[in-house]
Amino acid sequence: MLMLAQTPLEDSVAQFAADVRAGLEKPKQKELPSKYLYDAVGSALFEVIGLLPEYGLTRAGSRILRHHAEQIVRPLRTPVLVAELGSGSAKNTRWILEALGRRQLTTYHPIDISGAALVQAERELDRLDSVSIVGFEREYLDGLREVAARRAAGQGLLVLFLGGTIGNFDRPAADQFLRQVRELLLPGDHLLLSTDLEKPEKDLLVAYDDPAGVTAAFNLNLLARINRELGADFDLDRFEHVVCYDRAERRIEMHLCSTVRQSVRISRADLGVTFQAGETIWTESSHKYAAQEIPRIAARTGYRCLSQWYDREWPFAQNLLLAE
Ligand code: AVI
Repeated sequence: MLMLAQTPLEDSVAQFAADVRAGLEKPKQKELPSKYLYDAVGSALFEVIGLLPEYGLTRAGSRILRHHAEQIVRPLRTPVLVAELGSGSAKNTRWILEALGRRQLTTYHPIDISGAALVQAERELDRLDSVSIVGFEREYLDGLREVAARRAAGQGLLVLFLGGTIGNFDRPAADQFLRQVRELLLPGDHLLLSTDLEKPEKDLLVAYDDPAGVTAAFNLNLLARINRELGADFDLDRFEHVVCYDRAERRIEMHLCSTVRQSVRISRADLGVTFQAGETIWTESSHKYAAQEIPRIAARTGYRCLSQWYDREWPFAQNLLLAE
């Protein structure tokens, strides 16, 4: 059964408006937080991105979980509670929950800011008899705090942060986030962390700018969402999806480029913005890692990296970290 703990709608609209205002008022590079890419439309488009031949990340993560779920759950103590940060539709989580379900009845807490994604997660997992689902429509850390408060004495916690989403944080912010997660864990808990690994630039460019234009639609939907929810008048025909790879930072960047000089009004953010022709809004970074750096990141953020599993087709790693 899916129980949803929700954030009041007005709070999230006010926060969205405040974040849009802060990002578009930046004096140099305009920015929008990538978490807002995932409304119902964005989440659906992201599901399609996962099917694109050019974007191997989702399938790589899935292959590793499918082949190694038993090994991954072996070191976990039972009973264990499972929380997933940014569950999305939870397609890949099935393998872990099935492996755990062979040992125990499992409570699974998907945490996602998209209520639609939580409903989909429940649909995806509804035939797993040994799993009960209690979802939280929350930001990652708020949701995890709630899960931590509900755990029973002696119950272990496995936190899943799958799909390479850690790459969407800047590197210092990723360290800080891992430390914040660690603060909500007890020694002996585990974090299963997915990381997309470095690969040739040409493969990354086409993965994030696919010929069918799905990623472009995913990116542009952010402006459509601002129109829908904040009463803005962005003309989507006057913006273009643009990607670039920053070699020094080892990240793919997605931008929305204004093709002309134009002004946009965002009424619920009480904001007017002018764009020069060629000016961009930076909407997402996707950092790529070297497999060897994960144990070092783990050590400096309060964990020990117990094991890593790699995919052969698409460089990608699932990393099992122990909270120390
Ligand atoms: C969710 N995240 C790991 C994806 C990525 O690859 O960084 C988001 C994405 N953006 C464009 N395509 C996929």
